[in-house]
Amino acid sequence: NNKTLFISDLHIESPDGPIINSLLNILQTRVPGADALYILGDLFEAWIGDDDENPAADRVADALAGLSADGTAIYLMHGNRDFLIGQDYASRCGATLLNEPTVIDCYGQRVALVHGDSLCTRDTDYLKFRSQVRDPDWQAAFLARPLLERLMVAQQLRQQSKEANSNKASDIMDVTHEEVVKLMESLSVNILVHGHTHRPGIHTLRLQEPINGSDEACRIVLGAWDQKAWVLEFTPEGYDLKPLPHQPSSGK
Ligand code: LP5
Ligand code: MN
Repeated sequence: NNKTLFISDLHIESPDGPIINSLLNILQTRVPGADALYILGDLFEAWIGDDDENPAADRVADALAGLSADGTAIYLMHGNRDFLIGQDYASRCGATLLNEPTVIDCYGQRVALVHGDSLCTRDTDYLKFRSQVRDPDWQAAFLARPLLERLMVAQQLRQQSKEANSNKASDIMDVTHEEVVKLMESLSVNILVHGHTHRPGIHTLRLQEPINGSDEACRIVLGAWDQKAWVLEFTPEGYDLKPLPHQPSSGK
C-alpha cells in the first residue's frame, strides 16, 4: 500500500470516549496495509510505569499488536508525559521504541523525528525539569517507588505544570527557530516531523547551507487530539496532514 502514518499528542487517559475511539477507528480503517505507524510521543496523558493497571493502555496495546502482527511496523517515541513507557509495554504493542532524534528514510526522503519538547529551548524551567526526569538513575529510583506514590507525584506534577504554563508567554512554549535549523543541519534532513506544541501546521524554512542539494526545508507539526484527530500521511507522492473529526461515541 506504500504509506506511512504519523500521530502524536493523543493524551489518552480514559479507556472510553472520543479520543481512544478515534484512535481505534483509525487503526482499523486507515492503518491496515500501511508500511509503518509512528507515534511521536504523548500517546498517554501520563505514564507512571508499565506496571500500572491501565485499561486504556491495554486496549491500545491490543490494537497495535494486531496491526504489528499483520505486518505494519509500529514505532513509539517518548513524549514529556509518557517518557516512562518501557520495553515491557512496547513489546505488548508489538512496537519498537525510538530514540530521539530518529532519522528515517521515507520513500527516498530523509525525515527527522522528535517529540518536540527538546526544541523549546527558551523554556528554561522546563528543560531543567526535563534533564532531571530523563536521567536513568532518577527514573530507576522513581519506578522503584510504590504505584500509589508515583500516581500522586504525577498528579502533583500535572497541576504544577498547568500553573507554570498559565504564567508562561505563549511563544516560549513554541519551538526555537534556530534550534530547528541546527537540528536539521546536523542530521542532514530537509524534513522534520514533531508534535508537542499543539500547533499543527506545515512550515517551510530556509537552511543556511543546502542539504541534499536544496536549502529548502519543511517542518511538519502534528496536532493534539483534544478536539479532533490529526494524522500525517506520507506516500511516495508526498504528504498530507489531515484533521479528522472524532467519532461520535457508540453505545453510551
Ligand atoms: O505537559 P504540559 O503540556 O502541561 O506542559 C509541558 C511541560 N510540562 C511537563 C510536565 C508534565 O505535564 C508532567 C507529566 C507527568 C506525567 C509523568 C509522571 C511520571 C513521572 C514523574 C516525573 C517526575 O512536561 C511544561 C512546558 C510545556 O510542556 C510547553 O513546552 O512548559 O513544563 C513545565 O510546566 C515545567 C515547569 O516549568 C517546571 C516544573 C517544576 C516542577 C518541579 C518539580 C521538580 C521535581 C521533580 C521530581 C519529583
Ligand atoms: Mn508533549
